Amino acid sequence: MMISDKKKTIMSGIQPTGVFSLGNYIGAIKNWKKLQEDYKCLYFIANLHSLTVRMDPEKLKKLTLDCVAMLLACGVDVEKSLVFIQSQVPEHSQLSWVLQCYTQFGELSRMTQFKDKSLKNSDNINAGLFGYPVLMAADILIYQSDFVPIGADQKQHLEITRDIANRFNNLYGQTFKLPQPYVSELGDRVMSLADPTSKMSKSDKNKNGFISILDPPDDIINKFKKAVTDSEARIYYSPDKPGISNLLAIYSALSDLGVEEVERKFESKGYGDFKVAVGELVAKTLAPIQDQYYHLVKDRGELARICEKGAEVASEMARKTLRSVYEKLGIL
Ligand code: AQP
Repeated sequence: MMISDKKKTIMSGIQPTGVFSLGNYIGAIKNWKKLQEDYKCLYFIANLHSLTVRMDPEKLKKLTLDCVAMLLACGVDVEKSLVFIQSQVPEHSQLSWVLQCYTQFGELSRMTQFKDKSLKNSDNINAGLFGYPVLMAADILIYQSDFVPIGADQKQHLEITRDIANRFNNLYGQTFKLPQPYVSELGDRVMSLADPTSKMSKSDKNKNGFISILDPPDDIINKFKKAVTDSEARIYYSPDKPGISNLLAIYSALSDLGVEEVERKFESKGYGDFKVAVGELVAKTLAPIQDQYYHLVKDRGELARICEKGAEVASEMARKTLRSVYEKLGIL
């Protein structure tokens, strides 16, 4: 594995809460593939984060390795990046406890994701959901990460990570590098096809709201045909037209054409034709990923070995930070 120490470090994770959505792909993983060319990248499956919602243990176990296969199928290369499972690097949880003691109740109460997810899971607002940003801060700070690729939805979490790191550094001397947001050129936020005012989520109960990266081509095209849009016919991007704007953004992200170029390309077409064109482009983009995935997912032994090897290297890096933290705090 060629991981250069001279390169800046980037780290990012994804929860094994379901098959990745088109939102995860456009907003995160598509960029992970590019980033590994220029950065030292650590990519992990955030299985501990996913405990904040109830999941069937057998399903979680299976999905965790399935997600590793999905990452590799999307172009993450284990020769260039470290791929591992969060629970196999126990230092994340160990640092998280320490950082909890340096995080205020008030600042966690202001996290919008906590408020949103509390509404979605009103029967199970557990302390893990509340402390979620602290585990995320530990994920980032333990590797002295330089950059964290984040979408708009994660901005607040990176800010709290920097606040916690600053607070600790001010009290005990330089311990954590302050991570910077890595804002993708596309600035993507893919919205639900059923409700374009809320983001596309892989655990959405409405199957028509999201495209999974493993959806068969016909399902993809049908879901786009049903996508909620307004009743106007002209195809243009506008904040007042979230449905059609979302479709334009998806087409743009996958075709590498600017939104205005896409508008021009479809200027003489109606919504119906455009929806089919977006569906076809998505299906065409996902086809080779699906082929790769079904090939890779068969060898679960190999997927497990990749993660164990990744965890060993990650743990070595993480241990250095944890040791320095414990030393500063007098933890034997
Ligand atoms: N709709 C989206 N558009 C752009 N980027 C997105 N991401 C998620 N949804 C969109 C980005 O994907 C990465 C991994 O996300 P995650 O699995 O850690 O958690 P999430 O943001 O909560 O994603 P989901 O799909 O909505 O999961 P569930 O349904 O389990 O809550 C992140 O970089 C995120 O920004």
